[in-house]
Amino acid sequence: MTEETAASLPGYEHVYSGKVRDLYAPIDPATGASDPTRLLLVASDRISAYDWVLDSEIPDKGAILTQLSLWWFERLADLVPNHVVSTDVPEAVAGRAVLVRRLEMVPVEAIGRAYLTGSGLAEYVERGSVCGVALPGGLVEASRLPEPIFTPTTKAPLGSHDEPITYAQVVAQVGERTASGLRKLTTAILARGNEIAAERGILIADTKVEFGIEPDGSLVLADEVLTPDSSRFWPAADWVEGRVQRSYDKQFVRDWLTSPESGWDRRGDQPPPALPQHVVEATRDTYVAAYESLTGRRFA
Ligand code: Q0Z
Repeated sequence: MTEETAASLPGYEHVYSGKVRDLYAPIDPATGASDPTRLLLVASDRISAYDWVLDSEIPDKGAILTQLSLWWFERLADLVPNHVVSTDVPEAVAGRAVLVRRLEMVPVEAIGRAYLTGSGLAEYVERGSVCGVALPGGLVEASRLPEPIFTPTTKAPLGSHDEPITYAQVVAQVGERTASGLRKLTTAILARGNEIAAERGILIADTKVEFGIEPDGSLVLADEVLTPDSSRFWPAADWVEGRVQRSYDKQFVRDWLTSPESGWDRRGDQPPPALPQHVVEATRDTYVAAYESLTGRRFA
């Protein structure tokens, strides 16, 4: 999969590709060796839905999400240091790549939830708790939680699904100090995110953050942060407790793929068809709208 998606980038060695992003290591021109202290994190215009990477790309999606992450990093800098080194990147990936410090990554998906939906709601309905966090009774789809909670999962390899784990399991895996840091920072990032987003008419239901760890044990915010790919954004004006909310970003894609018009069976094993141009454009518009609403900046 990596070979068919990640383009070659002169001066960089391809390291790894996820569904929609690619990692490269800079090559030292003097020695020809790749720099073990840095990574180039490249966001593509690829989009995934229903666990498939679609054949259609969303123009500017990679740049929009990269610029949004950089904007959030600045607004979170007093809470947590981040991995960003420079936005001076090759012309081919300008605007959608960041040079970052290569960190040892914490092997846990740090998920914060401020509203109850998806797998979190399913677990609450079954057990009254999510990842071992007890919640008040009577919560329903899209309920706002009393405060953001930490609902970590395992980091499963590409192709398998992450499993919810308890805080005690995180402690067993990474130790008390790292676990408490993950919980404190993840919930603080989501709380700060919602304070800022609320002023701009957006709710952030939940988010997944990734942390690196320094040799001295301190945590560094890595990867992307508070983007529509790592979080659920809901338009605040449309929020109704008890109803499944429409997502800001992929709703047009999901609606079209599951409509008779697409001719695609979500339960089957065939890849989804390419998106019609009107769905691509409407989806791009939602990414631009999320970026512009949150940042107050125009996306040029
Ligand atoms: C991020 C990912 C992919 C993009 C590893 N600063 C860092 N140091 C070490 N590793 C990472 C980072 Cl951000 C790291 N990922 C997720 C995968 C494209 C991001 F293919 N994995």
